[in-house]
Amino acid sequence: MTPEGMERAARILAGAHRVVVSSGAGMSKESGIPTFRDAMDGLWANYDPQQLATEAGFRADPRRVWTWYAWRRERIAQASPNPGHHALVRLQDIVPRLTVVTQNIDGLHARAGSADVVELHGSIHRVKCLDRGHPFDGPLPPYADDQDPQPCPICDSPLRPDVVWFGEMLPKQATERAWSLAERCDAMLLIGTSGTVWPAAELPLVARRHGARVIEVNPEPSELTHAADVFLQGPSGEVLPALVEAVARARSAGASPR
Ligand code: BV8
Repeated sequence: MTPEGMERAARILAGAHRVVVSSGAGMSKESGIPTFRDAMDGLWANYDPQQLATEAGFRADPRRVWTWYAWRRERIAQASPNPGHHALVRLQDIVPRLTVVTQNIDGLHARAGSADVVELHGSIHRVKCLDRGHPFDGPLPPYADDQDPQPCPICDSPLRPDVVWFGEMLPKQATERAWSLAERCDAMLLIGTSGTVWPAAELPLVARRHGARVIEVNPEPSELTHAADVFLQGPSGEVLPALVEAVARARSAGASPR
């Protein structure tokens, strides 16, 4: 991350009217939540998330998949938003319009105080039933390994997390809003995503096609770095607070939305 890159990114954001953040699992890494890239640790070391996060995987072994989500839900409950999440909350008070579009299901952006969050892949904190999608807002038992999903009180089909599994369509409303925001934004801040999962990976390409500037924050280049105007290499928990500070300075020095 060079000072020139940081200054350039700050000027882009300070002059932007509508900013969209597109965040992935790397955003929550510094909250202690492993990304999909990380080898699954501990008891999940032998499982492939792309197998577990599917309807077929759930139907084949509801107990294993339900327990995996219960374990993740518990880790998330013990996690807190990190300085990167808090920097985005500060940024929403500096730029005129800011929406966070996230692939993450952990809810940490909202917990940090981001006011406008679009969850493209659902939420681990919501539960529905497998066959009819009946929402379930009753109490869930505390995590125990080898736990069976409860039956839906309405139709008896097993409960599942209200997340988008591989092979499932993204929620219509969230998708339409995310694509519309990407088409109309002046700047997109792409944070902590490998750019390997579609259609979420298309968002920065949509923004760029419609004239937006794209700024990427990631310790490593991703499959989307080619589409970035500025690549700020580093962990989001360090880069974002410095970037937002630079945006605040640029705004107080007179940069204003075009
Ligand atoms: C769809 C919720 C239409 C669940 C997730 C065959 C059949 C059907 C579809 C497909 C198919 N083949 C391909 C597809 C498309 C498929 C897809 O993209 N597959 C990939 C693997 C090629 N997509 C889908 O299935 C989507 N639906 O296409 O529907 C359809 C329907 C039917 C038939 C045909 C088409 C649904 C995709 C959503 C899946 N659900 N999550 C759960 O979480 O359990 S995806 C999940 O994985 C995450 O939500 C996230 O999106 C993705 C992980 O990606 P990242 O967030 O980028 O995280 P990752 O670990 O990859 O990378 C972390 C990054 O962070 C790295 O770059 C790293 O450098 C960086 N980092 C590390 N530390 C830090 C950091 N960054 C900043 N700071 C740090 N400190």
